[in-house]
Amino acid sequence: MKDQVEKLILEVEDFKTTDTNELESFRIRFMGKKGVMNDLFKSFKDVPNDQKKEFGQLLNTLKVKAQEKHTKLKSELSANTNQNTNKPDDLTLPVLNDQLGARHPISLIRNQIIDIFSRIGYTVSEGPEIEDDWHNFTALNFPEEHPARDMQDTFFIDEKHALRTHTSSVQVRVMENNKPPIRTISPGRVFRNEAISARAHCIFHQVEGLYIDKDVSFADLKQTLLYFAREMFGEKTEIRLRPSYFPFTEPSAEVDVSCNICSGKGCNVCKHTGFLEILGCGMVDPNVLENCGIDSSVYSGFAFGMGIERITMLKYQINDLRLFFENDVRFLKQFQSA
Ligand code: 2U9
Repeated sequence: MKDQVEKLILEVEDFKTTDTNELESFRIRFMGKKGVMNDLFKSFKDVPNDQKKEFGQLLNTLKVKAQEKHTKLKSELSANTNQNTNKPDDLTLPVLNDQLGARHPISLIRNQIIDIFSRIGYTVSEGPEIEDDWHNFTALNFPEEHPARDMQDTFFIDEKHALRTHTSSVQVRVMENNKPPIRTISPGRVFRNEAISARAHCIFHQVEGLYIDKDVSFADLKQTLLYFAREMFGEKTEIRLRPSYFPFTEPSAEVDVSCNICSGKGCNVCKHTGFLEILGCGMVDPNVLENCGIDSSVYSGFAFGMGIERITMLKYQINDLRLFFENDVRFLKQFQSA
């Protein structure tokens, strides 16, 4: 066995190469998990006791020599390679773009919504995600005992602060700080204390819109939303308004668009109604205008709100809200260059 190790030491000392594959084979043979060194260390227990010391020293010599040889040849090889490629990069080569990322579908649709409204004069407003009671509820005409103010619906931080449950709070701030005419949308994350499922999540994204001026009417609201629906879902899209109730608007309505899958004929997506609900809207309640320092005898306005997840699901036929939050690359990469 001693002879075998001595032969291996000679083999290591004589080894030369200028080829990276050969060097790799050398590394595997002498230093790899299944290489000769491991076999020899395993057979150490069979060596008679009086030869153990000498055998051990030989083994060590073999190990050190193999490592040194490998390090030396590796650095020689890499120096050679660098010499060969030590030319400036060719800046005229086309870019390899196979590693391109993709925008998140929520960002794609948010940007599209911003674009649609900015074409008719809306600015974008942003505000804090942690809101006080005034901006999130009281200014918006929520009664003291409204269920949205409950711990079960809202994430409270302390008695007076909560994670905003809608971006209407941003628009309250805009009204407090600006004189009409006001024409703005507020996209952003909102938070509601809901169990997570395919149809609900405790975090989602909204875009809310607000238009305040003299003589703003419900007809203006309807035409603005028809414009939006046709830009978003196609020029043949029709809208339908159903009466509804929100504390901050009066009158209020929910808005459906004709189903973009079956063009209103009826299918599984629209549950054979021909229509899909996309947003809520209404004329801003005069109490809200007054709360924000705007004279409701001079000015009127409309507002609307939509969930970006809902619009995105309809546009891309996505049937589970949780996909937006998991960031699974197999899902995300489908939106490359979308
Ligand atoms: C101010 C006054 C009024 C915004 C509005 C809705 C109707 C609405 C929902 C759609 C789906 C929220 O994401 S959702 O759950 N929103 O139905 N939002 S009117 O009204 C405002 C906003 C700001 C100062």
